Amino acid sequence: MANQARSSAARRRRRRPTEGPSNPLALGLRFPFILTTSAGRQTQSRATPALVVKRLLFLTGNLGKLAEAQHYFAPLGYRVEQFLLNGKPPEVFEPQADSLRIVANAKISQARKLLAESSEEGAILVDDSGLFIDSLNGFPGVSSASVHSQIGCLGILDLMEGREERGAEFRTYAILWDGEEFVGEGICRGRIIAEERGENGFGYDPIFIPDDLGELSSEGRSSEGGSSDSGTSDMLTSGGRTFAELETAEKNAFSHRRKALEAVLNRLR
Ligand code: ITT
Repeated sequence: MANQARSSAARRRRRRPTEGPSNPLALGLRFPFILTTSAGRQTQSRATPALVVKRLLFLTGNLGKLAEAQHYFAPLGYRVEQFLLNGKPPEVFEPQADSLRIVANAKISQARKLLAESSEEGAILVDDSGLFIDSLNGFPGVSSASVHSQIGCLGILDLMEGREERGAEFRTYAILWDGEEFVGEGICRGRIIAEERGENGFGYDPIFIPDDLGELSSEGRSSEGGSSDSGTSDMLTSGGRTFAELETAEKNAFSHRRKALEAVLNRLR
């Protein structure tokens, strides 16, 4: 008995160094996973955790979001795929609402229903995001998608013309479902510049510069972002570059979406 207790304590101790949100083994085996064999065949199994790749279906029509989630999750043992039905993203109804949470909840309800009706297997992910500009009382906020399609970044720059107060933040509300729901929120503070800059990213990325992170916090470190270092080892800065001038890895080091996804994974543990 004592030996048994000692050996299970030893097992617990051995596991501890690899626990944490960046370790897929610590995330539990809540949904079926896929083993890719050396022959490239895929089989469902519960053996050899080192080979585990979990499938995560992201219900989004936004390929920029998809790329960021893929980049974040890949080293953690997840394969993120766009949730498609008959090769197309399904129609999703987004209610008029005054919070990202309500919209994200509406998305996950639809995703769950669609998954149940389909032959797909895996966990599902949704996110609802927006840009909230201080001097515009949080506009465009929850209306970010429709505002972007109507007036674009240039329309926002027009609204900001002559304003000295340039502070703004991106927010993401993410929900992952794998039999139960796990929620995460992320915010990235920054400022709106006076012109569009950069070709990467999507949406409002060309007009937004993230604030420096004063210390290289665990969030900066865990993202493996490759973001610019200001010269001191504990500063994380975009060097005055907009999100659209950063590579995905660099944006993820700062971004609201990566923080929200990280919070989701912390709850999954
Ligand atoms: P879904 O299919 O996932 O709903 P969407 O693009 O409609 O995709 P949101 O409603 O969450 O997603 O996004 C609102 C708007 O904010 C939309 O125009 C996005 O392009 C923009 N946006 C969201 N995240 C962003 C980010 O990280 N950087 C720049 N713009 C972003």
